[in-house]
Amino acid sequence: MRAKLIVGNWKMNGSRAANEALLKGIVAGLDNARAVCAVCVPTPFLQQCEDVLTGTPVAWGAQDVSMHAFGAYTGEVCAKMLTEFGCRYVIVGHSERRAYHREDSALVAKKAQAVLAEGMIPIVCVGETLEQREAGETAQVVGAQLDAVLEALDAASVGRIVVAYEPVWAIGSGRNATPAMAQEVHAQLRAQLKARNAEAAEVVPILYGGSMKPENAKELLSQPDIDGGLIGGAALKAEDFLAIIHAA
Ligand code: 3PY
Repeated sequence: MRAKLIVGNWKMNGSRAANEALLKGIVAGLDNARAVCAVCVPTPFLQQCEDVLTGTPVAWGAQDVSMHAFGAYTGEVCAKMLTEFGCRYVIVGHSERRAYHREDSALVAKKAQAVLAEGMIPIVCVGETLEQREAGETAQVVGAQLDAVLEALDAASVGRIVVAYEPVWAIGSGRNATPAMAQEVHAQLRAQLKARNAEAAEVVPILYGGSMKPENAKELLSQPDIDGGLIGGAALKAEDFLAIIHAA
């Protein structure tokens, strides 16, 4: 049985004062939550996460990383640096990076490798656009996105990743996939993982992302292959994030 994993993706939001209240609010409201939880925050706030969250059940991580180890890459942050702030997770291949920074699956695979090489867990995002869904290309698009990463990893490393299915048309739009739509894609992703490493496929969490909120979390999280959520807007309010954590 896989534990549920709920990860907040703060995107480019937050301030030192607001974060303090949010992080402390999350910790205070966890009670005996069964789900594992984490927040992925903008890089400048990683130190604050380490200060506030060390010793609590809430893990933290980054939203992106360089594929390079070190060097003349102005503006980039490498995986080794993230380990110095206690990061456990790093999101790679979020659709906003694929769209606004033209990141392709080959680059995403290199970033996942860089994260694993430093002992952290990449949260590998995959998802189709509305146009692709309407053209019946969902399976092929998300399949190719995941394959690019799986092919770059040795079989043992497959068990050390998290996958997040985030239909692009559901991100920040308030629309979300129905539980059945999401489950269909999650089952496909699980089968793909199985083909690479059957044992790993049983432990890799496959998260749903794209407007998961308190109102739809329970139903989505009750699907057999939905192991948690990558939460956007609802992760910015302790009350909403906690409601999702407690629904898991
Ligand atoms: C969203 O739900 O908006 C996300 O993009 C989560 O990563």
